[in-house]
Amino acid sequence: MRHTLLLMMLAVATLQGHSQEKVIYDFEGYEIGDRLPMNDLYSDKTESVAEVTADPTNPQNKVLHVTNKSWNTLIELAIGHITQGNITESYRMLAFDLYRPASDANYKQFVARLGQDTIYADAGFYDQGQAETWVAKSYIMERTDEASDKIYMGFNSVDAEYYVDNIRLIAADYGYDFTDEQQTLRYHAAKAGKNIGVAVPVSRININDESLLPTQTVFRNFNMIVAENEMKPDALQPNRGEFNFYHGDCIVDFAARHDMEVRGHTLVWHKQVPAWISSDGIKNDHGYSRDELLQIMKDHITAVVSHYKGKVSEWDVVNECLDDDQTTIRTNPLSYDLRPSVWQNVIGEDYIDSAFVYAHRADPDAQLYINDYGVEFQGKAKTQAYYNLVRRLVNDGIPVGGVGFQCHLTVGDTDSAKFDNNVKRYAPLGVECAVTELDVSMPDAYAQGAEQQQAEEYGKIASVMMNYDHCRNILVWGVTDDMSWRQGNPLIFRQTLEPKPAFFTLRDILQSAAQIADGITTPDTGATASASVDVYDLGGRPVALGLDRKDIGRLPKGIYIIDGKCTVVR
Ligand code: 9MR
Repeated sequence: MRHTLLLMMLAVATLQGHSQEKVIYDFEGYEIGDRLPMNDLYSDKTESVAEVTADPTNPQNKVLHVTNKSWNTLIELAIGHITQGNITESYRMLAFDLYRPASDANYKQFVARLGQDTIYADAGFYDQGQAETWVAKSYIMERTDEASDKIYMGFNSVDAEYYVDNIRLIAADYGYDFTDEQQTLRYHAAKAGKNIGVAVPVSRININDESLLPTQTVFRNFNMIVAENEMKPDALQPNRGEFNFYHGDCIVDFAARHDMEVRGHTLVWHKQVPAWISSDGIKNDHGYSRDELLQIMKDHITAVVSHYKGKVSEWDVVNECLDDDQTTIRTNPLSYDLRPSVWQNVIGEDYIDSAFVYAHRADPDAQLYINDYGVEFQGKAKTQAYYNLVRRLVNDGIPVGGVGFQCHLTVGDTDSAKFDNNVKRYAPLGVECAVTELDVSMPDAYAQGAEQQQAEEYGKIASVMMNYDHCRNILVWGVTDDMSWRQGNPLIFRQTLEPKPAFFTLRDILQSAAQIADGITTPDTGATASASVDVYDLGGRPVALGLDRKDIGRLPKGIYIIDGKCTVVR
């Protein structure tokens, strides 16, 4: 069953032109009881055993059963039949299925070597996932110059027991070369006067090591960065008066080295609140008075914003303060309902006003944002409530400088006109608008055409941002699909760091916007271009077939696909 599934997935992968996989060991050609050598790095003798046995979940299937008895002892895999030159150049990932019996401890370090060179090593001892079930594992291999006919892999432990099957090498087709800056996102974003940003989990991407592929993917493509979790209140002030700026500082230093702007996320929120303030972000477990809690909020904002003054260009001051359920607006169209939180419950609505004032005092140059989700498309009660709240704050002279639309979307959600109409009406309030956390989940990620639809969805959001001067920033919420907090492969890079169609659509849109900023307002027709063109919208639907090329500029304002390229008509 597992095999059929794997084959089906491989077929899909091949169809969509994704990574190519090479199965190097599936153990079906072995006899039960056959052994593979175990290699102890520091000793010729080891009691560790790797033996072909029946799959604990399916007796028809053969797998390798490993019992580790010494540290630094790995399974030796002969790959002579595929090594021509350096495999880490041709293949970027090592993947396999892992089954751990219940008795095996969770925390292990996975290590792989090509000959003598380490091609992968977990930075520590990690939870290796569920026991008593097969779990798919995959690791990006570090490039090495070693050409060897042996791979060594396994869990570094004096006492491990596990089963492996379907050991595979996965090639990657990047489709772009990020060492050529013109092929990156940020090159075009900068020319268009925009920022293209990314949320980085520093627990998973080592931004201090600039030689790593994930780190390079970040700084070469993005000119803005936000910490996915590391600058939230629980991370920055785990105990009252005790600040931990280490990870935030790493982000800020990394950004400075690579000429990136930093968004600070976030100062006041009902989640990721340190336990000394509230156990769940709602309860006032410590019985703070209004004055005490205001002081706590002020101290946090003042300390954090001052620490990053001049280094963080904008802050999400208040995050997700609106209730999901907006009822008052039904009877009072200018109103909004706020979410219950320890801040709202103890201080009252003016916690929002005060938060902005404290942040503004700490860094008058920082752009101060309010940020929320489910507020993107006109016609929804929460969208209107957001606008009402921002208008109220602006009218009251509160230093709100920006409105963040998180854009956690699912394919099919985006209505360009409804987003455009919503974004547009904030300009007269004198605030910026930004897409702060874009990701687009695919309900059926392996369906044919799903990634193309996802790309179009990214394109629709990005193109609205290109149309307005009060919109500078678009940030995606994470780097690779496997690192996303959401299901449905919502991001623009695969686990292998290969860019997905959404990457190329974003790049096309940024490039078109850059050309417009450069004064090139008509598409490059080329000498051999035909006199008439077929014009499609970003959803691939025909807009005008056989249109005279000279009439392109007369199309309604928007982004079209013409000659297979994104073309912006202003
Ligand atoms: O991506 C973040 C995830 O790693 C955290 O576990 C989660 C916990 O609250 O927060 C995620 O980021 C959120 C962001 O800070 C605000 N908007 C929604 C994001 C997803 O919940």
